[in-house]
Formats: sequence, structure tokens, C-alpha cells
Amino acid sequence: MDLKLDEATQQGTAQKGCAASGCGSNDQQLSHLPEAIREKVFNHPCYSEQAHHYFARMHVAVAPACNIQCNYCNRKYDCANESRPGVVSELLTPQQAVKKTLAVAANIPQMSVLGIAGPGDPLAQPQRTLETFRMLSEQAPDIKLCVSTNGLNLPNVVDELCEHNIDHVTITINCVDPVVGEKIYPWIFWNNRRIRGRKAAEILIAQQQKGLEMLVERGVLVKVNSVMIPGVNDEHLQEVSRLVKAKGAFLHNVMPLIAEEEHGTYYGIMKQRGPTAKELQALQDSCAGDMNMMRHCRQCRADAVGLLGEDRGAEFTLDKIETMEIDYAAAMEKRAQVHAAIEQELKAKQEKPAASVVNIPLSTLKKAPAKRPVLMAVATKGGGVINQHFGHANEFLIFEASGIGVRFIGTRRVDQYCVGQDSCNEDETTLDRVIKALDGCEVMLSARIGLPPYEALEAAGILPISDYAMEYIEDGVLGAYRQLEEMGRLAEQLHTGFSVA
Ligand code: CLF
Ligand code: SF4
Repeated sequence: MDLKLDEATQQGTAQKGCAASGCGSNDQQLSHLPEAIREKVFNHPCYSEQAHHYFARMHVAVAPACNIQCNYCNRKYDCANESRPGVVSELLTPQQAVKKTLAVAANIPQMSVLGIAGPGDPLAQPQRTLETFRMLSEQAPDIKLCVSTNGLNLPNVVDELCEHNIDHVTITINCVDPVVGEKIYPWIFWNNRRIRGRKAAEILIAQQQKGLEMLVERGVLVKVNSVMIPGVNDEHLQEVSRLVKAKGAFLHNVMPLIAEEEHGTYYGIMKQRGPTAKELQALQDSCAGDMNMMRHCRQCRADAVGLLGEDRGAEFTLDKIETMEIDYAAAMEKRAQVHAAIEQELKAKQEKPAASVVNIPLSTLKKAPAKRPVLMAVATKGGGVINQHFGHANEFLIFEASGIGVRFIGTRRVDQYCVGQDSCNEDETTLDRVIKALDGCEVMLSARIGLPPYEALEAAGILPISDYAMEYIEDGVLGAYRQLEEMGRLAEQLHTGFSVA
């Protein structure tokens, strides 16, 4: 039994009432969908923002080959279409992957989804990917299967994917115009030939669109990933969003380009910059009018294990799983109980939309609302609850409180300020970097915070608040918004904020 996840879940369920139950903006995103689709995404941490507080995913790195070249990749690292650039995963055989999946599923019952996302393109040479799915669909039928691809070979594999009950497919679509595409893809490998330039982009785009249409026809949910590359496809991505939605894509995930010179990619060497948090949010907001936008992606590595944002892969190395005795039938029973408990809580929340903080006009609260939106950073380790010490956070969730409610904006990754319970890293630069990462936020909500970082955050114009420890995030965000109002700070315009609402 995984205590860490259990604790998080129990902390979530233990909250009094549901005045702001962590229902999250995702309820609005999913509420218009048919029941059958809601059932499919209810426990998928990537397809449901709400689920990502409770359910975990894992990836197995079984697919080393790739059939295209992206300018943000140099093949030494995991596929950057679904992974943070600069990360290398250990390649597994399909048999090793299945063993690891069963071990993780037995030990982390909240793990609901197995994804294959690299380290190359999972469908470039699909045998290893399909073999893994085939064995898992037989041995672990309670695990959802998910795959991510650049789309070039997708139309050839769609029917086999469907045979293995793959309900969720991600296609990375960075453009729908070959003029843009030739600036991103120098070549593709197609029909045993290397094809370059605009022709390569034309073929890739046609295959991606065909694959998307085939999947939608067969009732498979499709998420589209796009890498936002300023000056290359940033303005074009609204058109991508519009088109893929028109063709039936379920969710659009715009990820920032991360191009570091030391990664040795073309973009890294050419010093192509990535977007700022403000630019990314502005694009996500402008696309949101057209379709559901994913804002909680963590650009996971190809062997990630755990809740989004955490990586527990070190607990499941090959040598460790060798020694694990797994009774998967018993594990499935336990998993079913844990999933049912989480689903019961989530459904209860969904059935009480009036109690959700989201969409409650602040004008209904005691104080007259101030309209200015405020960005707040939240330290959490899961369960939709403010339950993490400031110094232990390696990421913050960013929420916006405004006169119309609370909405989730995205995540910001940071280095941990404290390196251990009793040994805080006094290196100012770590704290400086955390404060820089929280640029634009006026409040930081955590379970606890020490005095030195408290003072440093305050001096930087970010008010640390720990009054809402162990409460639902949206409750805390809304409470903090009201505190700011009472303090008279909402009229001060401390920051312009990132909001474009
Ligand atoms: Fe993995 Fe991707 Fe499936 Fe999720 S990840 S294959 S859809 S199970 Fe999720 Fe990770 Fe973002 Fe991917 S947070 S990188 S979107
Ligand atoms: Fe790299 Fe993935 Fe692009 Fe292939 S599809 S070149 S592995 S980023």
C-alpha cells in the first residue's frame, strides 16, 4: 500500500463539506460531455485535470526508434513531444515493461494509466509497443492504456491499437501548414527514403490529420500536443487548435519549447528561445475558446511513475522488481476498492456543482468583491489539498482568483528550497530562483513555511499564507483572495499579473 498517495487521498476526503471541494475547473470542461466519455476520462490524470490530483500514471520506455527529426530533439534524450527535454530513460523489453507495470500497479493502486511515450516514437517501429499493450491488456485488464506519437506512422497502426483497447492517443501536431512545418522538421523517413523540407512537412501533416480522423471515427479519445515555439508556430497554434477540435480532438495541450544549448539540439544551438509563462498562458487562453485546454501537463519522462509532477521510478528499478512477489489478482481487488473510493468522492463533488467554488460569484460572499484577478502559487503533494511545506515543493500549482471565481492556470517547476527536514539550504540563489519562478504571483499558499523564506517572499511582493493548511486548494485560494481584499491590497495593483481574462 502506498502511504504517500493514501495520505493525500484521505486528506482530500477528510475535509469538511465541500464549500470549495477541489472540484476544479475541470468539472466545467467535462460537464458537457456524454456520460460514456466522462467515464473514460474520469480517472485519467492527463485527460482530467481533477483526476490528476488523485490518480497516477506510469510510462514504460520500450520504443527507441524514431522516423522524423524535430529541431528540438537530438535523439540522445527521450522524445521531447511528451517529455521534458534533456532526460534519458532506461530502455526496457516488453517483458520487463509488463513486469514493472504489474509491480507498480500492485504497489500504487491509484495508478490508473500505463502510457508509452518513448524514448523515441512509440509507433515508428510499433512491434515493441503493441507487444507490450497486448500482454498488458491480457494480464492487467484494469489498467487504461495510452500512447503518444508524432503521427507519421499512425494511420498504419490505428486498427491494431483499437484491437488492444487503446482508448487514449496523443498526437503531437505542431502545425497544419507545411510552410511552418519545414521550420520545425528538417526531415522525415518515409517509404525507406529520407525526405526533406516542405515535402516532408506536407507528408507528416497529412498523416497526422488522417490518423486523427481515423481514431475519432473509431471512438478513440485524442489529445493533441503542440510545442509552442515563439516566432515559428506561436501565432499558428490557434489555427491548429481550431482545426483539430473541428476534427474531434478531445483536448489540446500546448507545451513550452525548452531548448537549452547543452542539450545539443538544433534549436538549443541556434538559441531559439522558449515562451515565457505569460506568453504560454496567453496562447492557452486564446485557444481555450475553441476547445478544452490542458494546463497541468508536467512533460513527463518516458519512464515516469506516480502522480503527475512526482517521479517514483527509483522505487521500481529492474533489480528491485525482480525481488517483488506480485499476486495481481489480489492487487486488482485492492485497486478496485481504492479507485471506487476516489471515484465516489469525485462523483459526490460533481453532483454538487452549486457547492463548488468554481463559478460561485464572489458577489455572493459577505464582502463586496474586488474584480482584479490575482495569481496564487500553491504547494501541494496531491489530493487537491494544500498539504506541502514551501521548502519541500519542487513545483507550484498556479491559480487565479477573480471576481468570478477560481481557475487553474498551470504549473511552475522549481528546485526544492529545503533539501531535508532539518537542513535548509541557505544558498540564497535557490530561493532567488524559486521567487523568480513565481513571478506574477501575489500569494503563496503552503502547509508551512520557515521565517527566512517567508521574509524573502514578502519582500518580493508575494504574501506567504499557511492559514489554509490541509484545506482544499480552491477554498484556500478563495480565502486568501478575501484576505487580500480585507487588507486593502486588491486596490493596489501590486502586479499586472498574467491574467488575460
Ligand atoms: Fe502518459 Fe501522455 Fe498518456 Fe498521460 S503523460 S502517454 S497522455 S499517460 Fe500527461 Fe505527462 Fe503531459 Fe503526457 S502530464 S507529458 S500529457
Ligand atoms: Fe525526437 Fe520525438 Fe521528434 Fe522523434 S518525434 S525527433 S523522438 S522529439
